[in-house]
Parts: sequence; C-alpha cells; structure tokens
Amino acid sequence: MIGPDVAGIAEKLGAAADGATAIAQLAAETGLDVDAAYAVQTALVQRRLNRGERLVGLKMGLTSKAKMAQVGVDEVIWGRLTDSMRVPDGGTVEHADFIHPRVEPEVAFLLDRLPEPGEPLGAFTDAVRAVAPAIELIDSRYADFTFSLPDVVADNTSAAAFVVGPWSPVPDGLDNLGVLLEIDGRVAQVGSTAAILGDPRRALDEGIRLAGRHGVRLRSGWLFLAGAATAAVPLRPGSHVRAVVERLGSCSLKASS
Ligand code: 0L1
Ligand code: MG
Repeated sequence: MIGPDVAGIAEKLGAAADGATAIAQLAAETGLDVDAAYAVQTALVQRRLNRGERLVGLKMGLTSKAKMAQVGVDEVIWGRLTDSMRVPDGGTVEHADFIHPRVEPEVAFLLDRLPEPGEPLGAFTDAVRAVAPAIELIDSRYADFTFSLPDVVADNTSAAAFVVGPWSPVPDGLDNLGVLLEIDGRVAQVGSTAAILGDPRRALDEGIRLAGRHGVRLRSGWLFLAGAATAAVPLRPGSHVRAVVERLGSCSLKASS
C-alpha cells in the first residue's frame, strides 16, 4: 500500500507558512497517522534548514488542560524551534507574516547535560543550566485554527515564533509559580506553572521520551519550551504582549500595526 505523500504534505504546509495563507486540514484526506505526521514535521523543518536556518531546540505543545480544551486535542506533542523563529525580548513581529497568530506564556529551559538514551533524567539541575520566562507565538497553518492530532503534529505544533526573557539559575521550586499574560497592559490570562503537566520539569522528561521515539535526542545548548501555562490569546495588530512568571521575571513582544 502506498503511504501518505510526506514530502508533498510538508511542501503544502511550508508554502502556507511562507505565504501566511491558511489551508484545509490534510490528515483525513491523506491517511496521515501520528508517526507519519512526525515524518512530515521532520521534512517541514528540513525545508527551513535547507534555506539556512539552524535547529536551536524543541518545544512541547498541549501540556496543559487549558490548551487541550482550547483546540480539542488531548495528547502532549512536541515540535522543533529554529533560530529564525526567535524574536529578541521586547522585539516586534510583523503581524502580516502570520495567518491568525496567538500568544501564550511559557517557561523556557537552557539545556545542559542531557542523559544518554534510556538513562533516567537524574537531577534536573544537571540537565538544565538556566530557566526563563517565555512567550510562544503559535500560528496554525490550518483554517480556523482547527486540526486533528496528526494535522497539528505535521504542522510542527503550530510553532511560528518565540521570545525568551532573562535567564535565571534553576530555582528550588518550579511547580507552582504564578504566570500572567498581559496584552496592552491588561491582564489577559492568569495561571500557574502547575498547569504545565503538574510541574514544567515533567515536560522535559516527556520531551526526551517522546522525541526519542522518533530518533531525536535533545542537545546541550538547546532551548526547550516546556509548554503554556494558560490558553493562548489572539495577537492583534499593534498589540504589546508581556508574560510574567513569578521569580523568573518577564519578557515581551510587540506586533506591528
Ligand atoms: O504550543 C502549543 O501548545 C501549541 C500546540 C498546537 C496546538 C495549538 O496550535 O494551539
Ligand atoms: Mg506553546
């Protein structure tokens, strides 16, 4: 039996991102399952690497109940981050470069000594050099931000851009820090890092395990976005977004008008 056209699906998703134009979901029509969807994601990211981008880390998606409920998919997923997705703290994104961008407050890790495959994670503070507040800008390439599990995996988990704030040494506890998302100076979402799989440190275990299933090993020096602590909020032209994580500080971005 002929499987789904991995390269063709990756090309459609890549063109949708490049042209900031939504497309219809692809998985049902093409028979794409989750394993094949990760193969599409690999090809989609390879398309970026072929034009000179660098892989700088991984991100987790749907690590909170709020996020799962928002998009109707209830499995933790992972995607890839490249250098061109990174926006400097306080920087501006071009709103027209995206289809229907949303922002969400996250916690970022700077990875240090990762265990060998199959080895237990061990001390979190050995594996993580520093922690920072972050904002992820997600932008599903599917119309109406609506997708199935294989669709969103193929679409590199809606990854589009991210901001990382100032790095801090790993604090004693990460499991119940207050999180705030402000839009134009008003509180848009309030949460806790407890919403990220109960403790964002668990997201790293999950990332190592889930990416390992697809032969991807996390590397020292990579970034790792542990997932959002709240539902995502639409990013309007001209908006100023700030994410605050208790004890870690804040970071921000602006959208062009
Ligand atoms: O980072 C995320 O949690 C996004 C995962 C994909 C679902 C979405 O686009 O909200
Ligand atoms: Mg996210």
